[in-house]
Amino acid sequence: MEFFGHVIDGKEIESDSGSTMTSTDPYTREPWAEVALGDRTDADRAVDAARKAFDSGPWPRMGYGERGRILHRLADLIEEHADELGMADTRDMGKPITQSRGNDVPRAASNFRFFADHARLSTADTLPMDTGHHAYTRFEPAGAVAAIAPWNFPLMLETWKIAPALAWGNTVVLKPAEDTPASATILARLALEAGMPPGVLNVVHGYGPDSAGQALTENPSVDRITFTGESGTGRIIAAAGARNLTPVSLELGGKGANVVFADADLDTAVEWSIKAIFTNTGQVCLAGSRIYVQRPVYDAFLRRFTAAADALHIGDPKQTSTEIGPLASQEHHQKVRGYVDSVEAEGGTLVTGGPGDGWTVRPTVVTGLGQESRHAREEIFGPLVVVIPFDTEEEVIALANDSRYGLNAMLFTENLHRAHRVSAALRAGTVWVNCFFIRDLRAPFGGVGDSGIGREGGNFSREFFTEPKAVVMQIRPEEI
Ligand code: TXE
Repeated sequence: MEFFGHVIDGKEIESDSGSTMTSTDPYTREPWAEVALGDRTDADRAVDAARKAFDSGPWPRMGYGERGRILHRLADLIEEHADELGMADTRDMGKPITQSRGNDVPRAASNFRFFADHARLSTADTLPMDTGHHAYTRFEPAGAVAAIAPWNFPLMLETWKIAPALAWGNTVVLKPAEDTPASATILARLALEAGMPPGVLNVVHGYGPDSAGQALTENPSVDRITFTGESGTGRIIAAAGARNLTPVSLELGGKGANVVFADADLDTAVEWSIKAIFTNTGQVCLAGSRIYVQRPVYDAFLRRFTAAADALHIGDPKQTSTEIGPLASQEHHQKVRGYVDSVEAEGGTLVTGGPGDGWTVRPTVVTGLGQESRHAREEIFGPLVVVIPFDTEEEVIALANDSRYGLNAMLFTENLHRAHRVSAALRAGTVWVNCFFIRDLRAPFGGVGDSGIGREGGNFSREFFTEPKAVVMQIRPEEI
């Protein structure tokens, strides 16, 4: 079995205790990798390394151009190692290789390229004052950043956090999710190869509660915590951050409303609605997991959507023909199966789908469950979607907004005025009109309510990962 260690202070190492864990391939249901299992000691050691690299190392003192060159070299290396990185995520969590190798790896590379250039080209306010002074703003690195990542988009979400942190001159300790450790170690190896100084990007593996993850959130030497994961965990991390007054950025769960108006182009609506719920086997915080369809097109939409769901190819995620892989772990499979198995008992109809082989759930379309059902309210994080009819625009805005989450929403309409009106009325961090998943890395990303606190992306990442400083200078009125 391949071994993936922690990477601390420029060296790939075992845990202080010598403990290891295995990562299970959810398709074969066999362990495929052995991984260093860290605890508080390893996490603290990684923070010490990040602290030292920040306080006395070259990284925060380099110019943006020099740092940027290393980050661009890392992006090149990510592309050169695309097969290895893509396969690592696929084996760790069953993501179809066309999505890991085809989408997540290129996105990881572009995260580094984008934030390297963004930091270098960024401008800051200079404020001419009418008192004979002028003020200007400096964006200084915040310090040592703890990045705690989930398992659904391992490499892509990890780099979304660490690329801006590094580009702005911070040092990082990354804790990948315990189910998806491999790509983070590969990334840290590549960062060293790209010329990143020791201690700038550290990786510590391990669990969250009472272990490596929690230790990172409690360490007073950590200056920023960026977390993506479950809303309940987000609450715990926010409380830990509050105790040290450490700023926290939280990207949490979602229950994306997908609204299909009767005037929508149904081909477009079906195509994107399928992607919105079945990409990554539904394990997406942005998943469009409740579809509201205006009554005149409800039957037509449901028929076409169901046919498209049935046509998705389920199988071995290592094969390029596979569109739906297994769920990421046995525990997660049990959670999703719980929702699938209770559809009929709760009064719903399984239009298509249901359990599959091993840890697989087939693309599952459910009708007959209303707004109050668990299936329409809770984040299932699997390939199960609830389809609900509606009559008026006003009604559907209320239904879409009736959620503890507010990460994103989608709407399909050919009416320009309605598109703007409804986008403004939806309570969500992102609204997609006649599309889904399209991102500009300058745009804010994050959610309201239980979907999180703060935004990342472009200048929003800059605000979070830096300490903006105002410098006020007097300009003498006459020459001396
Ligand atoms: O998440 P956790 P889990 C949702 C999804 C999923 C559910 C549970 O519904 O079924 O959450 O997934 C670390 N201090 N999402 O259990 O626990 C943990 O080790 C510090 C939505 O995997 O939030 C891992 O690295 N760290 C989501 C990371 O937090 C802690 C993506 C995420 O784990 C910690 C993932 C603690 N006390 C799951 N407890 C999204 N928004 O995309 C855990 N961790």
